[in-house]
Amino acid sequence: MSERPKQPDFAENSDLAVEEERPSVKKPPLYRVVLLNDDYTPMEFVVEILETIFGMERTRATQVMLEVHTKGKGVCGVYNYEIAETKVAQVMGIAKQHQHPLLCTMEES
Ligand code: TYC
Repeated sequence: MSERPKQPDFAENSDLAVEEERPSVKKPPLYRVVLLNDDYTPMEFVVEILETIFGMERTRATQVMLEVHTKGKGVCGVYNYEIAETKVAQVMGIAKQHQHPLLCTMEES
C-alpha cells in the first residue's frame, strides 16, 4: 500500500485567521404607506379607509386621520413592497371611485 506523505493541517496549524464566509442574505426593504392631507376629502371617508384597508380600530383610525389633517401626512402601516403597493393602489382606487383627491404614497423605511 502506497500512502501519501502527510500534508500539514492548514486549518489547525496556520497563523492565518480564516474567516468563515458570511451568507449574503439581506432583509428585504420595508415601506411606509403614507396618507397625505388635502382640503376636500371628508374626514369620515379617511377614517373608513384606515379601518377597511389598514385594519385599524375606529379610535386609532381617527387619531391617524387627525394626524394627517394637522401635520400634512401620516403613516398607515409598514409592509413589504408588494403589500405596500397593493394598499396604495386600493386607497387610490377607492378615492377615485368617490371622486376624492386623497393621495397615498409609499416610502422606503
Ligand atoms: N383635511 C381634510 C378635511 O378637512 C381631512 C383629511 C384628512 C383629508 C386626512 C385627507 O389624508 C387626509 N376634510
